[in-house]
Amino acid sequence: MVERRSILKPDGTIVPGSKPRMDEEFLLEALRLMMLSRAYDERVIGLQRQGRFGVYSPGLGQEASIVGSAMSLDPSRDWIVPQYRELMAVVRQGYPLELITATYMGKTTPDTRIPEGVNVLPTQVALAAQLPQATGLAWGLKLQGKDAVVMAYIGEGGSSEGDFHEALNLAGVQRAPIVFFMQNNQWAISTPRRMQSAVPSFSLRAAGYGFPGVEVDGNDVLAVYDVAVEAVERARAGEGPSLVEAVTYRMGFHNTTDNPSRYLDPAEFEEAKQRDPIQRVIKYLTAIGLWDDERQKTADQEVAAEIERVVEAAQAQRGVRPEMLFDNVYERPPARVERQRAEFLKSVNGH
Ligand SMILES: Cc1ncc(C[n+]2csc(CCOP(=O)(O)OP(=O)(O)O)c2C)c(N)n1
Ligand SMILES: [Mg+2]
Repeated sequence: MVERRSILKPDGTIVPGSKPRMDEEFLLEALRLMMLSRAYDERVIGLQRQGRFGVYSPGLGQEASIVGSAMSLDPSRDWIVPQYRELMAVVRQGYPLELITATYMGKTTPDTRIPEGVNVLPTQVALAAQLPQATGLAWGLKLQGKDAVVMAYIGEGGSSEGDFHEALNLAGVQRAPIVFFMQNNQWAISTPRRMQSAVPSFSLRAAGYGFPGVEVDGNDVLAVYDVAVEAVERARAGEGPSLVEAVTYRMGFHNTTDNPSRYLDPAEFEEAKQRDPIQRVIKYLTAIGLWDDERQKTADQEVAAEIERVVEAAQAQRGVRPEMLFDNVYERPPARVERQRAEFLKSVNGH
């Protein structure tokens, strides 16, 4: 049996004898991001249903895992390599939410690309393809003598890909400064966790690569943060990679194209809701006198206002211009390409 690390229990009490590293100010910041995540999911699912937003994978239910892991990093030097469900992690890293929103609205223009100095790689939908690149990034940072760490995200489903093995193996050999952060949300679209692997805990796989693996309650932001900080500190000290398995639950559909009522047991879903990561932080903060109805109301209003600001800013972004097809291909385009561009513009402008 592998120990599943936990600090904050579902009823909002602390596991006796445990001392979280996260102070109260940081926990309030974590809660704000978790609430922003939940409210953003709801808002953009509505936009998607109106045809104003692209295919979207919510972080619903996984907020503690996403936010707690990202908060262990120093955005000025560390990197995040995401899969596709870690939106608030990249926001915490400094990627403006309005730019991400604009991209989901189809505005993939130079104005909406990841800004210079934001240490984030783009979303990766081809499962596990981000991991060999993440290992390369971490190894490269090490060769450059930087004390930076890479946090690379993967789902339990993605870990069945060959790239997972190649990336972890090479990272172990090179003692690359990387944390492989696996969100085990029990589902890979409609494939349940039990069909994914016979291993009792995905964290055990780390042994095969010669570095530590740890399992944590992914709905417990205090424990996720602790485990992530330990792994980041280890990487920064030159001791190499770690694998973290955050055991959580996808509290909704896979993405906006999915219909989980075709495969999900409603009883299991109801049971998972009892482990809601946001409610447990609120219960804890209420018990220690740092949260009440008044603060909840203010926080809800602030989050709603922030989301409206973000959506408006994204809508105001310039859209894609057809002639951008020709941009960024040649530094000095040959005459033939210039001619094609002019002809193309003439045809789309109708003169
Ligand atoms: C190489 C590859 N195979 C299949 C898919 C289709 N696909 C997209 S998401 C997904 C499930 C991934 O599950 P998991 O890694 O657990 O991440 P989660 O969606 O649960 O966060 C699959 C099979 C893909 N994107 N890439
Ligand atoms: Mg999954």
